[in-house]
Amino acid sequence: MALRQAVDWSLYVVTDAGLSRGRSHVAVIEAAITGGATVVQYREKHAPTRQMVAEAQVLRELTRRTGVPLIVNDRLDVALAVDADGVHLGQDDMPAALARRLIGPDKILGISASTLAEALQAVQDGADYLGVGPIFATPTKPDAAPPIGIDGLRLIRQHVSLPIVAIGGINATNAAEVMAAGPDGIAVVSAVVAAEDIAVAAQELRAMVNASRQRREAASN
Ligand code: TZP
Ligand code: MG
Repeated sequence: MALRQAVDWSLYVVTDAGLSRGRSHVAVIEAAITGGATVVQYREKHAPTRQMVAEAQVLRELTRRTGVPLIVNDRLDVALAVDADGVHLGQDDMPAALARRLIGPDKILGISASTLAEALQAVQDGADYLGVGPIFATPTKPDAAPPIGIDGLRLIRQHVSLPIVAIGGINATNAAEVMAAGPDGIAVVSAVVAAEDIAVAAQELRAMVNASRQRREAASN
């Protein structure tokens, strides 16, 4: 489907209710899009399914209106129920190959990978993009795999041509260094959703990613 090929992965913003300073997922995503988020992920670990569907429906309307792809974390059923653009799954979630069968060929399938073996398996299983990390240690996901560093990211980049978003501990102080390892974009939680001014935080990161991509293009010409 056209959307799967056309996604701009530059700045992928992921929600976290506990880090949002009391702001709703919808308010957070709206401000992030205003600031330049190019993809958004609805990530909700604790809410009842009924509440998740209701929130995701509002996010679906907002993201349709603004033309930003909506990905749902973990929950294939919620993604399908609201006709989200895709679903993002970790290594302990629904296996990628099964998920692909369930969501069909047109929805975006994102898979988390922290090793080259996981990345290559995800490619084989039908992933459309990879979330690679955690790059740095992060309190946002206490059960995350050990940090893989910039070198771990570079290794996976060298072997995988699918879109890659780097995730884990990324913020304005290290975004340029991360982008230099070659991902298509960065995925962030706290650097945007916990910011006092979400739109400004997103804008700053987006500008850094744009600058890195421009440097890369200039270097390859
Ligand atoms: N997956 C790997 S690290 C991580 C996820 C969801 C959390 C990233 O959060 P932050 O706040 O951007 O470090
Ligand atoms: Mg998961």
